[in-house]
Amino acid sequence: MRRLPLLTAALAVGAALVLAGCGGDEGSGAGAGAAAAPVTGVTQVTAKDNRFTPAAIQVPAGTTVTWSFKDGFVPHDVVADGFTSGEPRRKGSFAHTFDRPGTYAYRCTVHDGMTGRVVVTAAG
Ligand SMILES: [Cu+2]
Repeated sequence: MRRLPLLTAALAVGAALVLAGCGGDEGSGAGAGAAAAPVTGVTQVTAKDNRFTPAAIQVPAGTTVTWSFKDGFVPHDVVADGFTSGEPRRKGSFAHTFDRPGTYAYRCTVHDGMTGRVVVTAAG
């Protein structure tokens, strides 16, 4: 039994983890997805590349938000408490009007982790 190669591999993995940890510090804040601060002034969300863009938007009550499905052969849907776009689809769009203030989390039921959020503020 030779134990040295195993030990060397363990050290290499440890070094890689340390390096990855250092690199991660620089990019914090970007790529946070639905957890990021909501984007204002936008009422259009695109379902593409297995994600919603922007993942989080903020609109005043009474705003109609439109989701466009533009991911080629990959179908998506928009499902939240209170509304749904229906069957997953590959093209076209879905619109929903948000009448009441609140935070509306939604997701695509086809893809784990494909989530978004609409923050509705009181109408100005
Ligand atoms: Cu999807």
